[in-house]
Amino acid sequence: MERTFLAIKPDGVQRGLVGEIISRFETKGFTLVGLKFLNVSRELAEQHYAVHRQRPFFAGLVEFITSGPVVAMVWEGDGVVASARKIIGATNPLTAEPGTIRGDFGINIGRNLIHGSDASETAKHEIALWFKEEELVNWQPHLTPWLH
Ligand code: 3AN
Repeated sequence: MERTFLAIKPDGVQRGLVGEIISRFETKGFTLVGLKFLNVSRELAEQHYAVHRQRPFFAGLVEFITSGPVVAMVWEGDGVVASARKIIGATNPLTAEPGTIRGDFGINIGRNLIHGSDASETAKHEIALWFKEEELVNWQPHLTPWLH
């Protein structure tokens, strides 16, 4: 079963959007398999954003993600990586479609509320970076076969 890594960034937490954001993935039908609330260390932030190391906004990105607590999550389900990216919306909240998380709640590219893995391989890497194997819960909701 496919998994993705999502993190509600400090702006999402400070604005009281944790419940709203989690709700979007829950009501879509994906399964929560990992969840923690933490202050991100500089080391973890730099590893997480390593691909952006050369970008001009890298220092600000690390500064921001370490500025307050973050909700780190792993969600599971068919097609969850691509679907979560759709639910999240475009990187720039000003161009993100209404109905997406960023389109509904954001206006600033540096404060775009939530991170979501961009591909299955990235998801595996990010899940391993943020979670120990024993912190993930292997479970399935007890749904009848016709209910999703
Ligand atoms: P996404 O989060 O949509 O995958 P990426 O991977 O291109 O977007 O960028 C990672 C993060 O870097 C974004 N979530 C955003 O917070 C930040 N970022 C991207 N582009 C800019 C920019 N031009 N100025 C400031 N921050 C940016």
